This record gives sequence, C-alpha cells and structure tokens, in this order.
Amino acid sequence: MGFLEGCRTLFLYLAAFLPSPAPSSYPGRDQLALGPPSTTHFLPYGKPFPQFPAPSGPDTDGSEFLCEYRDLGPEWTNCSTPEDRSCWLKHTNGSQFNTRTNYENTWPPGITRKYYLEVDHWTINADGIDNPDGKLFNGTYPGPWIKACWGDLIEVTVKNKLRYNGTTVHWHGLRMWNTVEMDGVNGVTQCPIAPGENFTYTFRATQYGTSWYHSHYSLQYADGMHGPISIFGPSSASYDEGRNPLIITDWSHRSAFQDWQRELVPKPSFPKMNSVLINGKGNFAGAFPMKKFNTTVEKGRKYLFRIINTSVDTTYIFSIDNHNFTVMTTDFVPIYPYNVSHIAVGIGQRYHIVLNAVPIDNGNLSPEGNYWIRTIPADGCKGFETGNEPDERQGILRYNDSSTGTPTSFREAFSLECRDEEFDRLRPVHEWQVPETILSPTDVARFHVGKMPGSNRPEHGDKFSWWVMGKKPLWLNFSDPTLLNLGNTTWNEDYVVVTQNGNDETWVYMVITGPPVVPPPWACDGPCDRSFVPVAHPMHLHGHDFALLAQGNDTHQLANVTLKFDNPPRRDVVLLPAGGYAVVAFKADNPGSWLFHCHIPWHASSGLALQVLERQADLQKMMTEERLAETRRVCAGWDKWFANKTNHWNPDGPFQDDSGI
Ligand SMILES: *[C@@H]1O[C@H](CO)[C@@H](O)[C@H](O)[C@H]1NC(C)=O
Ligand SMILES: *[C@@H]1O[C@H](CO)[C@@H](O)[C@H](O)[C@H]1NC(C)=O
Ligand SMILES: *[C@@H]1O[C@H](CO)[C@@H](O)[C@H](O)[C@H]1NC(C)=O
Ligand SMILES: *[C@@H]1O[C@H](CO)[C@@H](O)[C@H](O)[C@H]1NC(C)=O
Ligand SMILES: *[C@@H]1O[C@H](CO)[C@@H](O)[C@H](O)[C@H]1NC(C)=O
Ligand SMILES: *[C@@H]1O[C@H](CO)[C@@H](O)[C@H](O)[C@H]1NC(C)=O
Ligand SMILES: *[C@@H]1O[C@H](CO)[C@@H](O)[C@H](O)[C@H]1NC(C)=O
Ligand SMILES: *[C@@H]1O[C@H](CO)[C@@H](O)[C@H](O)[C@H]1NC(C)=O
Ligand SMILES: *[C@@H]1O[C@H](CO)[C@@H](O)[C@H](O)[C@H]1NC(C)=O
Ligand SMILES: *[C@@H]1O[C@H](CO)[C@@H](O)[C@H](O)[C@H]1NC(C)=O
Ligand SMILES: *[C@@H]1O[C@H](CO)[C@@H](O)[C@H](O)[C@H]1NC(C)=O
Ligand SMILES: *[C@@H]1O[C@H](CO)[C@@H](O)[C@H](O)[C@H]1NC(C)=O
Ligand SMILES: [Cu+2]
Repeated sequence: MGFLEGCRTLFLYLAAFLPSPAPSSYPGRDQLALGPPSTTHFLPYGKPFPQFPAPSGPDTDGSEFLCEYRDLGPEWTNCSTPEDRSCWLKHTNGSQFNTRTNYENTWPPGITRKYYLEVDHWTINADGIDNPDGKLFNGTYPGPWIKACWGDLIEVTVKNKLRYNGTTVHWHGLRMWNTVEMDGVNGVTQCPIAPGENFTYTFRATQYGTSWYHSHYSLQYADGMHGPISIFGPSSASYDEGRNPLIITDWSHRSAFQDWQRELVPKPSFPKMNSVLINGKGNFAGAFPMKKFNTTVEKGRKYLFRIINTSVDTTYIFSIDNHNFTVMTTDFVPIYPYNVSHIAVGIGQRYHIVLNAVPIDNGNLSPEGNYWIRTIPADGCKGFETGNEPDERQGILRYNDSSTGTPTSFREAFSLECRDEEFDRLRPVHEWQVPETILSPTDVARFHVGKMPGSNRPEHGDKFSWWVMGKKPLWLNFSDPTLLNLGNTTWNEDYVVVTQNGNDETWVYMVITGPPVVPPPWACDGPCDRSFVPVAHPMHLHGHDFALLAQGNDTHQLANVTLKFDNPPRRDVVLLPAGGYAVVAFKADNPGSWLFHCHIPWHASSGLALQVLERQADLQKMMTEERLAETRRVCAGWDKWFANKTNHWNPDGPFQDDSGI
C-alpha cells in the first residue's frame, strides 16, 4: 500500500448511499415523540389500566416507583417476572412490548413525569479535601436520580442560580426524536439559561435503560453537574432485584475552569484528576478513610447493577473479586447477554450487568465473606498523576451473613489495556441490518482527529494547540445557536457544520481515525495542518445510536478492514483507540443539528467536535415559531444578562475561552 492510499483511508467521510426521494411531508411533534400528555386521553374512560412497581426501581428508601399506562386498557398487563425480564407489557391477544420491540418507532404510551432541578454553587467534599468551586444540581453530588418508565414524557424544569455562569442540560444518549430543541447544547440547540432564568426540557423516553444528564456549558459538568437518569423497561437477562446506579467518576479539587487556564499556555501542564469516586464518595490518596460505597446481597439471588462512567479523563475497568457477571445492555441497547469477570467502561458509556450472588471458589475465597468492588484506571487512557494512583478498591460487596470488616479478597489477573468491550460480543437483541457499502474516498468530507499547531484564537496570543476533527476546531457563539439560523445556506466555519440530507431510509457512514502512536509520513493530505498525540478518545454522537461497523487500534488496517453489516454493535459512545479507527453508521431519521464530540471535557473545550446538520429543510419545517418561542425567550434572557459586564467573572478579560461545549 502506498502512502497515498493510506492517506485516503484517513478520510472521515459522510456519505448517503441511497438516492433521496422527494422530501416526505414532515409529521409535527404532536404526532411523534411528543404526543399530548396521555392524561387527557385517559380520564374520560375511567377504566383500569396497567399500573405496577418498576421491577428494578430504587433500593435505598424502600419506596416503589410506579409505572402507569393510562392509555392502555385492562387487556394489557405487566409481564416482567424474575424468570423472564424481557417482557414489559402483554395483551390478552398475545401482543407484547418487549426487548424485541422496535423502539425506534414503537413504545408504550406512558404518563407525564415532572421534575424540577436547581443549579447552584457548593463546596464539595467528596474525598476528604474541599473543592470550593463546585456546581451542583439540587446540592447533591451526583445530582438526583431522574426516573421514568418506558414511553413516559419527561419534563424537567432547570433553574439557574449560579452567579457567573449560564447553563444547559444534556440528556446523554436520549434520542430526542424530533425534539432537537431539547438536546441542551448551547450554541447549537439553545442559548445558555442565564442566572435567574429557567428552561423546561420536555422529551419522550422512547428508549429504556440507564444514562446520565450533565451540563453542556463549557467545562461545567466536571465541577459536579451530572446525575443519573433511568428509564425502567424490559431487559435481556433476568434478575431478582435492581440496585441503584453506580456512578464511577474521577474527581479534581479545583474547578475545571481554573484547570483549563493551565492548558491555554504554550507548554500546557495537563490538568490531572485527584481521585476516583463511586456515587460521589472517595478517599484522596488513601489519606482520608471515609465511608466506602458498599452494598449487601443475599447468596443465590441475582442483582441488576447499572454502571455509568461520568469521568472527565479516565476509562475504568470494573470488577468484583471472586465474581463474574452478565453484561446485558450497552448504553441504551439491550444485547444478548455474555459472561465476564471485568468490563471496561469508557467516559459516557453505560452497562447494565446482572450479578449472580454466589462467589466463585477459585481457591481464594474471602473468609469474611465480603469482596472488593474495583475500579481500575485502564492503562494508557488515564489522566492521573503518577505517584498519586487512586485506590482501586472503591467499594465492598457484602453478603447478609458476612462480617462488616474490610475485605481481604484478591483480584484475578486480567489485562488493563485501554479498549472497548470486545466488538463481537456486543450483539443487539433488536437487530439492525445495515446496507452494505464499501469505504470509498469519493464524494466525501474528510476529517481526522489531531491537534492544530498554533493558536486558533489570536486573542489568546499563544501557541496553544487546539484539538480538531473537522476543518477547524469548534468554537460556538453562545448567543447564536444553529437552531436559530435554519435559513442559512452558508455556515460560520467555527461552527463545523456538516450537512446531511436524505430521508428516514438514508444511511450515513462515517470513518473516524485517531492519532497514530507513530505518526506515519502520510499522516495528512495536502497541507499538514494537524499533529498527532497518542491518546484514546471516547466519541459521542447526539440524537442517534450508531452502528459500529469496525473498530481497531491500528489505522493501517483500515485499508483492508472487514465491515460488519449484520447486526453490528450499537451504542452512542465509542472509544476511538489511540492510533486507531472507528467506522460508524446511522439512519438520517432524526432532523436536527447533532453534536459529535469527544467526551473528554478538555478535548471538547479545545474543539474536538462537529455538528451533523441533518435534513435542514425538514428541520426548518418542524421548527415553527411556536416551537421556538421558549428558545427565543431563553436567548433574550441570556443576551440581557451577558450585556451587563458586572455579571462576568472577569469583566476585563474575554468571556469565552473555549469551544463553549
Ligand atoms: C404486575 O403488577 C402487579 C401489581 O403490582 C403485581 O401484583 C403482579 O405480580 C405483576 N405481574 C407480574 C407478571 O409480574
Ligand atoms: C392485539 O391488540 C392490540 C390493541 O388493540 C393491537 O394493537 C394488536 O395489533 C393486537 N395484536 C394481535 C396479534 O392481534
Ligand atoms: C430539587 O430541589 C427542589 C427544591 O428543593 C425540589 O422542589 C425538587 O423536588 C428537587 N428535585 C429533585 C429531582 O429531587
Ligand atoms: C464560569 O464560572 C467560573 C467560576 O466558577 C469562571 O471561572 C468562568 O470564567 C465562568 N465561565 C463562563 C464562560 O461563564
Ligand atoms: C421561569 O421563568 C419564567 C419567565 O421568567 C417565570 O415566569 C417562571 O416563574 C419561572 N419558573 C420558575 C420555576 O422559576
Ligand atoms: C456502608 O454504606 C452505608 C451507607 O450506605 C454506610 O452507612 C456505612 O458506614 C458503610 N460501611 C462502611 C464499612 O463503609
Ligand atoms: C471511564 O471512561 C474513561 C475515559 O474513557 C476511562 O479512562 C475510565 O476507565 C472509565 N471508567 C470505567 C469504570 O470504565
Ligand atoms: C469468569 O469469566 C472469565 C472470563 O472473563 C472466564 O474465563 C471464567 O471461566 C469465568 N468463570 C466462571 C466461573 O464463570
Ligand atoms: C448565517 O448566515 C449569516 C449570513 O451569511 C452569517 O452571517 C452567519 O454567521 C451564519 N450563522 C452561522 C451560525 O453560521
Ligand atoms: C491492538 O490490538 C491487538 C488485538 O486486540 C492487541 O494484540 C495489541 O496489543 C493492541 N495494540 C496496542 C498498541 O494497544
Ligand atoms: C489486505 O489483505 C490482503 C488479503 O488478505 C493481504 O494480502 C494484504 O497484505 C492486506 N493489506 C494490508 C495493508 O494489510
Ligand atoms: C448589572 O448587574 C449588576 C449585578 O447583577 C446589577 O447590580 C446592575 O443593576 C446591573 N446593571 C444594569 C444596567 O442592569
Ligand atoms: Cu454528550
């Protein structure tokens, strides 16, 4: 293979392979994701409807969380049992809502759930050391658990009480079908919510599983603004009871906004995280023995655990000494279950696992009957300072008859390589057959991940290198979201808009290549405008699950890669290995402008993002002035607040010093 061919394989491209028929008439949101609240349909009938406690509901406060389907008649009943959790609702005629249901267009008609969240400043002590510049939802770290049942309409009013920052909230992995204005990305789908102002996010839970919500305002989520969200529904492996989400995160004692300043210099001292936390609790360098996360199980029962990685910088390997577990969900996608002893969880990724509470006797059983739950930063994708390695023993699994002491269990040896779960193991239950295509560099937009030497922002007057995947590093204007520019035919290059037309049947294929460990001489085509740094990037697409057609750690293999079209893995975050590639595909069935970005906040802030502007004409039709009224109100509030320099953290310096996301 010559250098030129290699070079061509580096192209990240978007291409529609099916012809575009005339635009379909576009259903408004009333007919689609956002139906009218179901209560208005139900009340006149007054007949019984399915109402039952969510089988995997909260475990801590003993309360039950009721799922209600008021629009379904008494012929429908709940059918999730400990022996078979794949069924959710069944009709007397045999019809079911279950894990095989095509949730892209079918879900049970749920009820409306209203939540209210306040964002404010707090001092956070998560690991023995104060972080004085924390920012939290409702004063808790992580934020309150938002819960709903499959098919519910969720309404969350967010009130900003911060002094110096706007805010927005993104509902990670929720498809936001036909509701892009609720995606919570400032500069793309809305203006920031100004201090004193509020915005209500309204969206349909068309998927089920576990995820997280987080601020998308610059580096804000790293200062504490994230929390779990679960949509109760069926699952592809069975369990007796569910446990509350396990949120694994890395943590720093300084505000990410301050750390960012250390990056904006010619020779950055990269921000380093201080601790690992489970559910907001940790122990800095072992110096502050605090309560560890612990959970008690009964021998012989099966437990659903939900693992979410909300890290800033770190991919973890999760394991429990002497226990294997069954993996059954990747992000929001139910998969055929498989058994493992450990699992790699990248930033933003989520897994549902089932733990069979029977310790494996490998000659190393713990005499006390309690076991370490470990979260080990993976080699080669961690952001910790050497010499400050956090304790990997982050939690304790206890049996109801075990001692309450400290476990003495050992972990089996396994590889700590920085990688995703094995490609071939992730087989979705609801299958996608992706139309076959060959990777060809014709008719393509070209992108690959690297650093742009020199300053992107002359106002910084420095030599800071910016991360980039499109033509330029992303840089958004908070006051001017893409959604309020839908009449545009040309775009500000800083917005890195990649347009994609077509219809519901159009497939979009993208090839993303990572920075090779050893930069090959053909690393760029034409003017070499980017350099390479050997790190892995967790890449997240908004508004879609994507099929992962191929993934590998050596870009050279791309020349010869075999793509998987028959039921490929599917999710919303993929780890792009250092020096490797990922080939993804999704259906253009959700008009909107959807961010595709690295989920490491430092990289996103430095521009490693683009937006896929999907079906602009259909989108423009959908976004009536009536629907945009709230978006415009929030922008007016922001403009007013912003115009008053007294409100700025630093009234004399530039207000914005990163991409904005
Ligand atoms: C359905 O929910 C009802 C009400 O909580 C419960 O009594 C029943 O056991 C559930 N049915 C199944 C099949 O789980
Ligand atoms: C069962 O009844 C439901 C509700 O009326 C209907 O939508 C569905 O098509 C029926 N299924 C079968 C197999 O008849
Ligand atoms: C957040 O706090 C407000 C005010 O205390 C309260 O009304 C609201 O219910 C809380 N939200 C959640 C989701 O707990
Ligand atoms: C956000 O607030 C922090 C202080 O917590 C401040 O340092 C930063 O400049 C603010 N940034 C923006 C863009 O509002
Ligand atoms: C949200 O903002 C609107 C407009 O400023 C105001 O009328 C409403 O009372 C606010 N709601 C809350 C919960 O603060
Ligand atoms: C286990 O967790 C509970 C709270 O869930 C806490 O009260 C208790 O102290 C913890 N035990 C240990 C040994 O850390
Ligand atoms: C979370 O994601 C980061 C970044 O990909 C990774 O380094 C870390 O190991 C992940 N944590 C877990 C528990 O997998
Ligand atoms: C546990 O999982 C590992 C692979 O991760 C496998 O080698 C081992 O056989 C499993 N053990 C049991 C008892 O299932
Ligand atoms: C929209 O087009 C106008 C006119 O060409 C341009 O000034 C503006 O920057 C564009 N907006 C965006 C977000 O690119
Ligand atoms: C790349 O992946 C292969 C196969 O999984 C593995 O053997 C190799 O060690 C990996 N190389 C690097 C640099 O991680
Ligand atoms: C591509 O595959 C062919 C056939 O398997 C092999 O001969 C060739 O060396 C491969 N090329 C590269 C660059 O790996
Ligand atoms: C600007 O903001 C400050 C602090 O919020 C406030 O005291 C002042 O009245 C505002 N000025 C104007 C002209 O609105
Ligand atoms: Cu995101």
